[in-house]
Amino acid sequence: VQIENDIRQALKAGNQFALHYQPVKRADTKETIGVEALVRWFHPKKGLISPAEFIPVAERTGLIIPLGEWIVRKACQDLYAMRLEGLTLTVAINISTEQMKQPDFVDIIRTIVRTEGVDPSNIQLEITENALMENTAESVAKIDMLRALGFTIAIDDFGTGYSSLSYLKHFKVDSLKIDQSFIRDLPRENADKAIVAATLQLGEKLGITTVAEGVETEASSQYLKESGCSYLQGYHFSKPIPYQELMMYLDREK
Ligand code: G
Ligand code: G
Ligand code: MN
Ligand code: NA
Repeated sequence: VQIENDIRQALKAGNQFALHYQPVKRADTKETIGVEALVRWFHPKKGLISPAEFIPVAERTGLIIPLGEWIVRKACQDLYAMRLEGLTLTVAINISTEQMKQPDFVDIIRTIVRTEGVDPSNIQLEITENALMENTAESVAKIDMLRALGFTIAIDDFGTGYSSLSYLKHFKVDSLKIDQSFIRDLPRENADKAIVAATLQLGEKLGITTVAEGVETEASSQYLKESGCSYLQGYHFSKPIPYQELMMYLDREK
């Protein structure tokens, strides 16, 4: 209850949340093609609190709705600033199941994007398998509308949800983000190698891109590149970093 009240307070205060950005790289050239936005909370008394701790509370209490809107708006504002810097990056935003469930979710997202003056084609919405399994017919309609507006859709934490592959038959998505639990121990673990190879082939046959998350070593980076993974993300390249640090990171890359 304390944390719930503190989230409420933080949403009012407006300056306790921040978005950090983790670069997403082309596997072949290592060019940064996009970033994933990850929320951070600087609590006035407790300091930095992990989203792993407060996102579940926000989801349980409904506060993920205003917090989620803040995240989308902030990511759009940063995307706008990137465009002014001459950068063409895709910004990936995590969308929680509770947000997807809102009947007017598409309208909310569309309004924010219009107000902030950014192009949906530069925004990727990351959705978990679990979010798609709830209210399938409604979710299919929402995903189709979002894609018609120009957003791209990624399945986040691919392979870890309570789902069957059959949803890939009903949902047209643009990208699979392979969960870091399958990536961490590459190229050593045989089970991980088999799961990753099958996922990369699935992506290729479906004509959608694949992103490996949690790339922590050169060996796993090299292995994924040779296996045909499209994009890589992980501490091997960069942790999630504040906007200004991202600008410096991209400068160094030039
Ligand atoms: O960034 P970090 O690894 O600490 O995030 C921990 C968890 O919090 C991850 O599961 C991540 O998906 C989730 N998370 C981080 N930022 C966001 C966000 O902006 N929105 C939602 N819904 N989840 C987030
Ligand atoms: O659930 P989602 O995939 O959105 O969560 C991403 C989380 O993974 C973020 O909290 C981010 O900080 C974390 N992360 C990103 N790259 C790495 C990595 O290479 N290793 C580990 N252990 N965590 C990572
Ligand atoms: Mn994610
Ligand atoms: Na993930």
